[in-house]
This record gives sequence, structure tokens and C-alpha cells, in this order.
Amino acid sequence: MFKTIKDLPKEEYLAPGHRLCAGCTVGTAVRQILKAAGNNIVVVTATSCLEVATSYFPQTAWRVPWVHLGFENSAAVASGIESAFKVLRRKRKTNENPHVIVISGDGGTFDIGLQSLSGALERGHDLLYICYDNEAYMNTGIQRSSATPYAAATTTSPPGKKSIGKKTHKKDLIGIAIAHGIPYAATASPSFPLDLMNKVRKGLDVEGPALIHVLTPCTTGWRFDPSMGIEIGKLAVLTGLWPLYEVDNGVIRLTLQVPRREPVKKYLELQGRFRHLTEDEIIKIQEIADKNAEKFGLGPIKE
Ligand SMILES: Cc1ncc(C[n+]2csc(CCOP(=O)(O)OP(=O)(O)O)c2C)c(N)n1
Ligand code: SF4
Repeated sequence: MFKTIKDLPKEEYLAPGHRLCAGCTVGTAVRQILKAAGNNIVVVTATSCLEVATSYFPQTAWRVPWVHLGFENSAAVASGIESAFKVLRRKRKTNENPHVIVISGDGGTFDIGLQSLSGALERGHDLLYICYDNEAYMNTGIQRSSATPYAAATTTSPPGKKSIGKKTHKKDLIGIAIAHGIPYAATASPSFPLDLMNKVRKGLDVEGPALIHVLTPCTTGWRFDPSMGIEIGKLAVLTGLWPLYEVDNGVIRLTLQVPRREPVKKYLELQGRFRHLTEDEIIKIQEIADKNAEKFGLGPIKE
């Protein structure tokens, strides 16, 4: 368990010099994930910002074994890798027993990869699936995904006279994952690194599938100043829009208490994708945070 920053390993498994945007929190999250996981791993990544920015031929930012897959099949290939190692060990052809970790975007998880993810969870493969969620298909031009939150502007959910932006709400990925009866699922944020890294360790240590859903603010798609990513991630948690919790063998536990919540307006007004919102829409988003607060036992809004 990582109790303080001093406990963190010094090793860096994501090399600097990758091509993620300046201020992108995906790189920060992946750096933390790899530090927590160590190098006895195989990472599987679907097409995404993370993939294109870290594997610019002939260079790679990955200092661990890594494979790029099609958008739709990362969980299927991760299942195959996990099974192949199992068979090779049984046949005494290898002693190697690496953890298999998928790191995929929300488009590759919530939408196009959901079928292969469901299959992997249902079959019970011993792997850790991490969805980094920048709340849209960023790499191809900020199209909405089913993880895009209510009322956010994207290039395919533009606000206008007859539209408030995205009309529907974000899917409950953790709810979908635990419906498969998996032993461990959690939300996380790179703004709370010890919480995120301890969840990665737990997800690797359980036997069977684990899933971690990480909110990763995106300077380009959410339209905020590149210096603000970590602050915006903190505000997502402190408003109650992104509660940090885990589901350990069916038991839900809040991992970060928020005794006094920030109003959602503080989070929304920092982001260009919400600039068009009326007071009425802001109230609707405040209600989402209030419902989360009731569900997870967060404190009241600060006066
Ligand atoms: C089956 C398929 N459909 C569409 C694409 C084009 N495509 C590549 S990356 C991408 C967006 C990925 O979105 P997400 O998983 O959220 O990752 P992000 O780019 O936001 O990091 C799309 C649509 C593709 N490669 N394969
Ligand atoms: S578009 Fe967003 S998620 Fe993609 S690299 Fe840039 S900041 Fe990161």
C-alpha cells in the first residue's frame, strides 16, 4: 500500500518525449498506473490518443511490453494473452506470469469495445482493465461518446438554438462491470495519485477481472488552460460529480470523503465545452452531483 509520495517507486515506465498534448492528464494517469504496476506486465492499448501519441514509428514511449490493438478488441486480445501464459506455464514452457493490463479510452470501452470487454469479464480472465475517460473520441476530433456527460459540447453534439449539447447522460460503467460479478471495480483520478495507485495494486492482486475507471481531463476537448488539468480533476471529485469509490466483492466503499462539496458551477465554468450552459442547465448538473452525494454519503455543498 502506498501511504505517502515517499513510498512511490522511482522507476519511470512511460518515457518522456511522447506526443500527448501539453497539459494532458492521460500521460499523468498512465505514469501513475505503470509506477504502481511495475514492469512484470503486458499492456494492451486500443487505438486512441494514448496509442497514437506514444508509438510514433520508429519510436515508443513504453518501457514495458506493449501491444496496440484495434479499437474493438483490446479485451479479447488481453484475454488471449492471459490464457496463453496460463497454458505455457501448465506445459512447463515458461515460468513467466505477467499481469495483463488493458488501458483504453472511453470510446474504446463504453462504445466499440464494450462487447469484448463484457466477454472478458464474464469469462473471468485474470486481467486489469483500465478505462481512461476523457469523455469523447478525442483523437479523431472530439466526437461525443456514450461517456460524454450531459450538456457537454462536442463536434457531434454542438449546442445551438435547439440543442443544449449532448442530450443524454453518461453510462454507468462501474455498474455495467459489477453486473458481471467481478471481484473488483473502482473509480479513480490522477489528481489523487495515491488513491489511484493503491486501486491499481488492488486490481492486480485480486484473482479474476478488475476494472478501474479513471477520469482524465483533456485540455483540447474540454477547452481549458493546459495548466488546469489536475485542478479540474480535483474539482470533479470535490463537487461530487466524480466520487472516488471502489466495489470490493460487491461491497461499495467511498475511498475519499468530501466533507464540504464545491458547487458544480466552479467545475463547469473552467471549461469551454460548458460555456453555453444556462442557469437551468447548471441546476440540472448540480442535481446529478447531489444524487451522487446521497448515494455515496458525501457532505453538503460549501456555504
Ligand atoms: C472500428 C473503428 N472505428 C473507428 C476508428 C477510428 N478511431 C480511431 S481512434 C478513435 C477515437 C478513440 O476514442 P477514445 O477511445 O475515447 O480515445 P481518445 O482518442 O479519446 O483518447 C476512433 C473513432 C477505428 N480505428 N476503428
Ligand atoms: S486531445 Fe485530450 S486526451 Fe488527447 S492528447 Fe490532447 S489533451 Fe490528451
